[in-house]
Amino acid sequence: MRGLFIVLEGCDRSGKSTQCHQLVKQLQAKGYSAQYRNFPNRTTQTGKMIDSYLRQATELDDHAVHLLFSANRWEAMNSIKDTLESGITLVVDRYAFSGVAFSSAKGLDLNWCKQPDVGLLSPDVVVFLDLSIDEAEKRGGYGEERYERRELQTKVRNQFMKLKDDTWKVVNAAQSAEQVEKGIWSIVEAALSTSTNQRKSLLYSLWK
Ligand code: 2DT
Ligand code: MG
Repeated sequence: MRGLFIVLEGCDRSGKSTQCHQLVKQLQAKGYSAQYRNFPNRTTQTGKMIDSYLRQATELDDHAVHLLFSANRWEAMNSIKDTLESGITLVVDRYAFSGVAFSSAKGLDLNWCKQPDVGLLSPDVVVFLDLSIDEAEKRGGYGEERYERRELQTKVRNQFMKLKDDTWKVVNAAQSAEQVEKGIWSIVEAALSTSTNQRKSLLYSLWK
């Protein structure tokens, strides 16, 4: 049986990366093969351009960098598909939802932003770690990267809310790390069990 394609989304400081790693550990402890992936993947050619842009070492047009983020996902699709088909569950830190939320928060048209990612592999589960901007700031200042500013983060959060549909599962990220972990696990456990017999085939159907 193929692995599950799980995506964690949320604003900066919502605990996504920590929770992704915890979830991989927990899946492995329960006997599932699981791996962590993240977007942007800064190690590829497109990823290096994105990394330089995020570190504010280079400037790029907003549209151009949006397309690079999308290309950074497209170039990973064969590997993601093969990994899932080999039975490994993937826990993915950010996906196309971050792509649209950030670029549209900068002022690009939301519908335009969705187009380059139309037809990516659809995740089985999207967990949104929900944290207010005030709570995010209480966790210590943002870092030095391009988007790590309160004003933009507030807009990003509003854009995420526009993308949220009934397939998203929202977890209150203001809880303790252990409580968040439990919340995520109950969602993933349900996805793992209901799909044992009838896990639908992987579809390149995002936003179609
Ligand atoms: P990390 O802090 O998680 O490395 O993200 N971003 C991310 C976009 O603007 N578009 C995208 O498609 C993706 C995946 C979010 C680095 C920053 O890049 C933003 C924060
Ligand atoms: Mg960051």
